[in-house]
Formats: sequence, structure tokens, C-alpha cells
Amino acid sequence: MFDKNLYFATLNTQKLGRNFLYFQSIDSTNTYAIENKLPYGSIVFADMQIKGKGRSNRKWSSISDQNIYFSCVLGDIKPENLLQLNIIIGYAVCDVLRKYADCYLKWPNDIMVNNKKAGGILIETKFSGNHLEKVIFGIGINVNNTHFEDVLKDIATSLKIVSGKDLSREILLAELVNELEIKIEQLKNNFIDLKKLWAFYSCCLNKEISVTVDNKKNIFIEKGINDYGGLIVSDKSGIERVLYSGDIGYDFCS
Ligand code: BT5
Repeated sequence: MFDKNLYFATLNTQKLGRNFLYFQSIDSTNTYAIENKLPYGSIVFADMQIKGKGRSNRKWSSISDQNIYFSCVLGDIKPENLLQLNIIIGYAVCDVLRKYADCYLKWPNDIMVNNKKAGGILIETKFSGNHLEKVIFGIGINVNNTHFEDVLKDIATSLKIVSGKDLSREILLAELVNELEIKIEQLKNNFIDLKKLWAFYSCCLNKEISVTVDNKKNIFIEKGINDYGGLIVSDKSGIERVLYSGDIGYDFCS
């Protein structure tokens, strides 16, 4: 059972996470946050997701009572800043998880520990006509589980697996929300140099990466990100290009 009092005792935000909706079980916290009218900064948290989502209708595997699954409602992000938002959320998550494990990012949304996936970020939007009405982001983090379903066994990890310790989900969640509020404000006020910071967070910088675009695999060298959060890569002949598509994922870096 999630202890809301412990969560609020650790929370020191102005707005983010103050309106806190808790569910023992839910389809997906992202789906709830996008479909319901909730004030800015609301957090929807669940002990278990029945239909946890990744990008492009992929599944986010959930285990009861051991991990973190939450979504946060934002309202005032410009569409052209969504990829930057994704990156800054990754920076915030990494900063907090580094208290417990050696955490890095794999562009655009994977939270990596020991080269395995320990968490993921999913941003979703709701438009009315051309107007971006609502932005929400969801974060899933494997905290205390030590077993995964077969398909994830070799590619996923948890904080408990790497640290050997059970962590308080309540304290960790509040620490995440605290850091997210700081970084999102910095992004809005242009106080953060996303591009420069990438070197501090990427697990694949200057390494060979395999990127799938439109079902075709390409081998590139990761060079960094640009100011908009796009991934700069170079091919074998040194020609650089920038990848933006939300449906690009690395298969590996070596
Ligand atoms: C993501 O998608 O990594 C975004 C995950 C976001 C999950 C949060 S939980 C709270 C909120 N509510 C939701 O419904 N979703 C958000 P993507 O990059 O598409 O990665 C999906 C892939 O990660 C899957 O195809 C699996 O290979 C792998 N995967 C699934 N569950 C995993 C897990 N628990 N740990 C590590 N890898 C996992």
C-alpha cells in the first residue's frame, strides 16, 4: 500500500504533485491523465497498471505494489518544445536515480542502468483543433521488483537488482516530482543548456548505435543532441543528420 503521508512529507514543490490521485489498480495512468480534466501539476499514481503503455502501442510491463507508475498533467508547453521536455524529464529522472544507481539515458526516452532498461518516459498530447490543449507525461520505473517476464529478462533491470536494497517508492516519487518541477521551470525559462548537458547523461555518446527508422536498421555514431532535443548522428562516411521521429529507438550501442 502506498503511504501518501510519507510522499507529502518529502514533497517540496509549489504545484507539481500537490493534487495527487492514487489508484491501487488502473488501466494506464497516462490514459487517465489525458482523458480526465485535471489541474496543472496533478499526478496520477498507480500501484498497478493493467494496460501500461509504451510508445507506438508498445506495452509497459507492470508488477503490483513494487514499482513507480505515474503521470503528470502540464498545460502550457509549445508543441515544438515537446522533445526538449522529453529530454529534460530524462535529466531529472537521472539526477534522482543517481543517488541509488549509475543511471544514463538512451535517446529519446529510455532510463538505463548497467545498459539495461530501468524505466521509460511517455509524453502524450491532446489537441482541440490546432490548439494544444494538454500535455501529459508518464514515467515508469522498476524500483523493487527482482523478476521480469521472459521477454524482458535480458533487457530490463530494477533499482533493487542493482543496489540490492528495497527503496521507498513514496520518497523516490516525491524526489522525482521535486526535481521535475525545478527542471521544467528551467526549461520554460530557458535556463538550461540541453545540448551541453547531454554528454553528462547519454549512455551512447560517440558510440556506434543501431537505429531503426521505418523498419530499416541503420548503423550510426551518436554525436549528441541539438537545441531542440533531436539526436545528431553521423553515418560511416561522416555525414551528419538529425533524427527527430518519436518512433526511433536504438537496438543497441556498443
Ligand atoms: C517507454 O516506451 O519506455 C515508455 C514507458 C512509459 C511507462 C509509463 S508508466 C506510467 C505511464 N502510464 C503508461 O501507460 N505509460 C507510462 P518504449 O520506448 O516504447 O518502450 C517500450 C518497450 O520497453 C517494450 O516494448 C519492452 O521492450 C520494454 N519494456 C516494457 N516494460 C518494461 C519494463 N517494466 N522495464 C523495462 N523495459 C520494459
